[in-house]
Amino acid sequence: MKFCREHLALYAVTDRACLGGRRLADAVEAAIRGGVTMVQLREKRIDRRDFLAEAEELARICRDFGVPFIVNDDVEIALLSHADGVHLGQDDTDAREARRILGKDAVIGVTARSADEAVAAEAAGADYLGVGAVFGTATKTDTRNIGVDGLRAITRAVRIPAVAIGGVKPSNISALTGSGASGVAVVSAIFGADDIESACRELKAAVGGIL
Ligand code: TZP
Ligand code: MG
Repeated sequence: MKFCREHLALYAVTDRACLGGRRLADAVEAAIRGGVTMVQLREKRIDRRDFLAEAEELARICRDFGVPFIVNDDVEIALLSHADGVHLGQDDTDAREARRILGKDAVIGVTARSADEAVAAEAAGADYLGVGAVFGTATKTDTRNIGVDGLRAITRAVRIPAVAIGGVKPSNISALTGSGASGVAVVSAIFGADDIESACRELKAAVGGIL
């Protein structure tokens, strides 16, 4: 799998807490059918054995559909599950170390909330940046809003592509016009939707208007 910026157009980030008892694998498959271009397994309240089992299952589904699959935080789980890569926060493993472990073809994403963090991540070999929270979000409480202006400052500071995250929904995607974002990363507007597939179609159409 060769990563390119088009993979960031509609990036689904999982949260089982949004699913209301539905199976994560079914939800991810519906999201891919709806047009998701990349998938991240992000589960904060799960033990490592379950995390690995989920990662292995989602890696299989994503491979079948030709969609890159990324594991949040945990480089070892990414390696064991044969994920395409890992997404790292500022407090997680350093991107250089992740690259050493996962190899040159791995997709490495890093969260950035400032131009300084973005420049450092690019220098460390990150392939893309996750930037946010851009809008208000209830999904992640230990973050702050950097707004569209913060996003624009970051995309201007680096050459690697950036995806906007945090409170993204169909009605606010047009506000990202001119921000330099290569796409949106979405949790609750996908996995909290009653009809995940059609929610993704709606998001994808909105993203098409800004790219
Ligand atoms: N990082 C910044 S905001 C966020 C993460 C993981 C959560 C985004 O969730 P939602 O439901 O799409 O607002
Ligand atoms: Mg993290």
